[in-house]
Amino acid sequence: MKIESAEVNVTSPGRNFVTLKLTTSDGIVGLGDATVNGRELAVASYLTDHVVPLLLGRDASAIEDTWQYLYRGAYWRRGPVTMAAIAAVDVALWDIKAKAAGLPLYQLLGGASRRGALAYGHASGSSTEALFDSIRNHLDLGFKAIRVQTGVPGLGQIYGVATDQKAGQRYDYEPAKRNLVAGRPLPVEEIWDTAAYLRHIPGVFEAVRSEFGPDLPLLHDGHHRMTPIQAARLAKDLEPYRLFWLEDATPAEDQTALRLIRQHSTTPLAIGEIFNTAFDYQTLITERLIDYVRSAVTHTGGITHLKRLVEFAGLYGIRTGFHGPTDISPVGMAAALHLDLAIHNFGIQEYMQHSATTLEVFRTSYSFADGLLHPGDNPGLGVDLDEEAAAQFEYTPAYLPINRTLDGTVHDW
Ligand code: KDG
Ligand code: MG
Repeated sequence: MKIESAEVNVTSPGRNFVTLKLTTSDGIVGLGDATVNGRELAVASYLTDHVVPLLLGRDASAIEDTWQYLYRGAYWRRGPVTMAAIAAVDVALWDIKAKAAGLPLYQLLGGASRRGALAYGHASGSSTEALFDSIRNHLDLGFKAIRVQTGVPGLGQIYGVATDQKAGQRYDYEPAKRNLVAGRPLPVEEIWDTAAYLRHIPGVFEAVRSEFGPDLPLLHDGHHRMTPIQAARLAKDLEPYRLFWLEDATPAEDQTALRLIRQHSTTPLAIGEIFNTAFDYQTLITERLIDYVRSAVTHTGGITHLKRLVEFAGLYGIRTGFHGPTDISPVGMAAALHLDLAIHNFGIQEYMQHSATTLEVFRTSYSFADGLLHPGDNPGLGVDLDEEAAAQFEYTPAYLPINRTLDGTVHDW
């Protein structure tokens, strides 16, 4: 069975997605997600100009060989663009292999280790009352674990906090914003003040715990905004509220920063949504500086490489919490769910539901019930791309916001 055609699809049903579609000589179609938020066309070009010509005529069943060929063969290793492109090829080949076998992908990864993947949803509010409403909304939907983000007094709109929801409304938060300034797409700029944030957050968790009790797993995302000592302070201040995890406390590229947080606190730590290989975790895993790996199949070289990373983490008692925001397409989400179901050291899965428009273009078979996600039992990944529907949504540049401090300095996030 050979790869006969390879096409890159760019579509924007509410937000931008890049999808690789491989078709074999037997007519089997495999899909892979290659979406890198705000840099979509770079991956589309990497695939179209540099990868697709290499794929045609290759043995579609040789997944490991193709992974090594693309990773080692490029000379330039790692990086989000390269690794998302390799991931798309890898996932499409796994999709093909599972369809050829007539099995849902998780069966080829070792079979189910659990009934479903515990999911966490995002709740947020500009005030504590609005946050409570958002948490209640999520509990009504069946979520059994909740990420808590809030506005900070004195700051306006901040990253990760949605417009306040009314009861029963979908939690509609899209991290990447379409913002035209004199015809040019520019990132929105937001004001950020870490000191105000650090003063505010412990009180929010105290209020949430007293309203919702001690049992509800609560998560919080620091979006890389703290220095190591600030992060250590926050992790320590949040200890009484027993978080499931504190995510991205410090800028992710500095692995040793996590040592300082660890020295001061037992709050569990998660990091890695912007990592793209197992090598980015080497110090974090071997020194046991984290508790959860946050990588996504889409951004970490696909199932082949992420499985390797997960097994490495498992040797050190570290669990998974794969990245699952709206910029992971339904194809990437399905790939994560198959892995979640099969691996032993699963921890939790992030689940930010896609919009109805996105789900008209990507037809999925995964489901969410009673707090658990399941990839479904269709052969392969269980996702179809409706190319006619996709063609109606033209690529529109959209970017994550830029943070500036009160004096105008560009800030980490
Ligand atoms: O591309 C950026 C988003 O995926 C990211 O900011 C969302 O932090 C995020 C999360 O934890 O989902
Ligand atoms: Mg995050």
